[in-house]
Amino acid sequence: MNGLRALAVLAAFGWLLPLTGWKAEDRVWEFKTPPARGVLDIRNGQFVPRPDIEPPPFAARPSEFFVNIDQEGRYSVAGEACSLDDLKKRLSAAYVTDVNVVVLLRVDKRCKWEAVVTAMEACVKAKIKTYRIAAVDGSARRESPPNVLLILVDDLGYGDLSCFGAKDLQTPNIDRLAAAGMRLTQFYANSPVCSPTRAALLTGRYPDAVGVPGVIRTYANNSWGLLSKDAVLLPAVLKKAGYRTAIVGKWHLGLGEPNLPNLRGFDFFHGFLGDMMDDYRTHRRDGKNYMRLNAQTVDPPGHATDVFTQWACEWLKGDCPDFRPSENGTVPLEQRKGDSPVFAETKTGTVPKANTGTVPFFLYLAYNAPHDPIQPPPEWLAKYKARNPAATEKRAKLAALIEHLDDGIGRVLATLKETGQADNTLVIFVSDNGGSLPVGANNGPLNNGKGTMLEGGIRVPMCAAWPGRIKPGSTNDRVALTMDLFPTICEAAGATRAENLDGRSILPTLLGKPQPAEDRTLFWVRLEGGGRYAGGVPFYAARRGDWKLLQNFPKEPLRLYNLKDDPGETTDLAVQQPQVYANLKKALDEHIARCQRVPYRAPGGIGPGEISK
Ligand SMILES: [Ca+2]
Repeated sequence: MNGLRALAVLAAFGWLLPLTGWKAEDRVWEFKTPPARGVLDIRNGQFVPRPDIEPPPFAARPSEFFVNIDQEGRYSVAGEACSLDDLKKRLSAAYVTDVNVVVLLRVDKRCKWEAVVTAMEACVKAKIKTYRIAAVDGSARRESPPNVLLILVDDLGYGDLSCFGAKDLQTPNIDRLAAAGMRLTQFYANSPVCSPTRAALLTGRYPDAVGVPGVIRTYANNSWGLLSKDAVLLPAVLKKAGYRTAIVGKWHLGLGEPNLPNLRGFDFFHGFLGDMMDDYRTHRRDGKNYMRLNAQTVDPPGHATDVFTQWACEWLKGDCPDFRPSENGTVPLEQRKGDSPVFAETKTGTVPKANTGTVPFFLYLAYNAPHDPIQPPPEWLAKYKARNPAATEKRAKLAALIEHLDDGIGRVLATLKETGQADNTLVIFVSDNGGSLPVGANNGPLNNGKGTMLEGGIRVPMCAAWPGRIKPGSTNDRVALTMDLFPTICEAAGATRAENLDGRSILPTLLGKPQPAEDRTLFWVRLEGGGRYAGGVPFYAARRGDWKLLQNFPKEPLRLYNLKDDPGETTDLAVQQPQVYANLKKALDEHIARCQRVPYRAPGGIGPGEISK
């Protein structure tokens, strides 16, 4: 009984808090009503004990119902405007379908509090037991916020897609995606290697500003990043705006608590914690199994590309085992198969569409292909060789691995369509760094490849599609970086993002609106171990306008190129252009000074989940 009473008191406070005024803070409130054995009087916020009322049974995982409240206090469900009466009917219908339904009110911060109170009352009257309020920046539009599918591939070169000029391989699915939206031809990864780019993607900040200037690895003496505990990740921001968040595939931002996907904002994780796989079929790295379903170690059969494709499709269909972390971050062990809420409608066919408010999702799908080892499935290699008998073995293997990846992405996009979600989904495709020349990658006209600060190391293929919003078949040469995707996605989602981001939204550009070039200097960092890299001394690049300053090894003299006149980066103008050099160098020094105090190693030198050696 004590527990129930505590619940009741909490619930009462839950009511009193908002009744004191609409502060529209950046948070999500959760209310449970009616609470255990009692009711709440909405007029005065008083809790009235009712011992005769049975507390509701604990639901395995309830369905969710999504309501937008715009600036004017108008309601909409599933993108359709609805009156208050209509809202009441829909809420009642949602309750009839699932007595444990959770209602999410996504509220424009500028709207009057009365509109929220009215919706809360409607929830209470419809017997809704749990509802949440997410306050969002002025874009709680009448249309539903978009789903976001962010596809990150690993080490794909600038010239290794047909739609970016590849002549000796076929990527029809990614080509179709690009044709349905916009290609960005001057899109940069934040680093020429994996972890830093991923850190920038998920924090919207420079990698060295969040403790990840280099690659995170199993053995602590060769691990060069520690994701800052104060960095707020994109999924956590989107959750506050009412999104369901999932990552399928490669995480690569930490191997143990607290730097695990479920503890940094993802509701769901089905993928790989490590930096790379030593084998696409065993999925092991350094002899260890980093495959996880949330906190649980799993050992799936099959080629990693197929595994991640299957897991992404399962999640999109709501047909995957699901876990939710508890408050202390651990994950309950019971498996709740097939009860994913968003897709209750498509799974059971029992929920009338008109009564369903769809909760938007953010799915981050990070393939490890075409990173080495270059191990295409044999049938894909055979198929490629039959078409290209003159290709070298090295090139044939990489091309087949890329074509197989493209096929997987095609299956994910087909699933998005089959489940009726494609029309309201922003899909972004991008690579985490340039192609690796030793394994036969093609970076098109760009100089060099992965690991270097030359264009081939950091400029990557990128495209984005959003039906009805991004013009099909468009191309743009705006300069942007991985970290810009954070605010871009937040803006598309109407989510409130932190003020301290380094990234800048490119949404206007994607939507075909005028957007002046950013007045900013861009920086790249890489920190690496071993003798060639001075055992852990970072090296850098910077770009402003057409000018780019770079070094490819620590302590190497900085070179200066004009990318407009010399896109191949062949003529070093450091001596001829002392003023340009000095200005860029000064900006770079300031960046280094800003970031160098951020630790990239844990106290004691061993990062989360790492092994001392
Ligand atoms: Ca990579």
